[in-house]
Amino acid sequence: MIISLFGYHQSGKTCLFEILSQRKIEGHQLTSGQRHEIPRAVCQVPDPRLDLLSSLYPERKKVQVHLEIEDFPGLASGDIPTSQYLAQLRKAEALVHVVRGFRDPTIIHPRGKINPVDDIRCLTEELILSDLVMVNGRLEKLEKDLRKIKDPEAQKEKELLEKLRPLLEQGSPIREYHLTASEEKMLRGFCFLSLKPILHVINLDEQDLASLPNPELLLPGLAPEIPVLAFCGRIEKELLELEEEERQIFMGSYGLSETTPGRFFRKLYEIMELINFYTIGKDEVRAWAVKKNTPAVKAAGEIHTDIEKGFIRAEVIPLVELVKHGSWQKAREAGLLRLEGKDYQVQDGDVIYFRFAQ
Ligand SMILES: Nc1nc2c(ncn2[C@@H]2O[C@H](COP(=O)(O)OP(=O)(O)OP(=O)(O)O)[C@@H](O)[C@H]2O)c(=O)[nH]1
Ligand SMILES: [Mg+2]
Repeated sequence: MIISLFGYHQSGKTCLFEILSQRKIEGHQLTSGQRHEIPRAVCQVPDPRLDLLSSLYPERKKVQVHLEIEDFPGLASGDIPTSQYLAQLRKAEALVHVVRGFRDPTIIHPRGKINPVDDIRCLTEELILSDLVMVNGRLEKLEKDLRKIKDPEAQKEKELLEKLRPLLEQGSPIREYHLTASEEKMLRGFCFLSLKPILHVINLDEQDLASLPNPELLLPGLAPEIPVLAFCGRIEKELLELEEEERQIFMGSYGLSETTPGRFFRKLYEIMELINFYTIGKDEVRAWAVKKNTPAVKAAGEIHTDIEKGFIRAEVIPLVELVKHGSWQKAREAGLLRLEGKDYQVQDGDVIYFRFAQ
């Protein structure tokens, strides 16, 4: 799963990238113009429940969910980004728009003023516009083809795109249109940007640190359903340099109870509608991320296609129940393991053992 960090020039994208990946980026890599490739890093998703489970099996390796993040170059102004930029952005599973909130007058904002709500509005419009361009192009082609030859599939696609077009023209993202499963499938190849989950992350000024838990107060006029999160890049970057003990003291002095990665990934899970399930293997205790409502057989496929193909049954217990009983064996003896079939919808926090035929 690839998550792309993008936004206007010098908003703090690389800073967030470093904080999430716990990796320092060398100075020369910071200059957008010189980059040929978009830097990518694997992030480990903090998971207190996995820590608990892992404490029952201290000799086994703990494996957190890994997500890949990409650090896009900054956008220079409100112009539509190049098609190459957009094509790369379309590969992402979710978008993270890093928004300038800090005021520092020595760092010039490409739009000339610090106005996070306006930045969110403008970039949202850009994404919608880029989808509209695609829809118009495709409709033109479909209309031409359908004049030559009747094709029921192409006709259906045309009808769906004709429903989406006015929505985009009014400035609404495709996300707001309730797509059926077959419609979603029909659109998959387009990788529409306004259909992707998007999180706006505001890089706050140190003076605004008190607004960290409720950034919406600093964003008057922003629709309440737009997901936002705040972080203070400058402080968090300093935290990266510290040892654990010093870090706790430093955080305490700013009244911070948690660093950004925990809050970021929780919010990202929410907007991407992800949940975690867990497995206890011979050598490792591991967390896996799947979309909500994933059937057990598909969750098995996340681990290995052989387990999906040979799926027999899933033995399931909520992680908290398992931890209460101390081990898988004891939970089994207490009759707490449920046997579930292929269609069982995996729940957040399930610990699962998949029985399968090889
Ligand atoms: N005052 C202040 N400066 C910050 C903060 N976060 C980042 N900066 C500075 O802003 C500049 C840009 O930060 P980056 O993280 O490189 O921003 P970016 O969005 O990756 O920039 P481009 O990739 O060039 O678009 C750097 O000089 C940072 O030191 C902050 O919270 N406060
Ligand atoms: Mg950068």
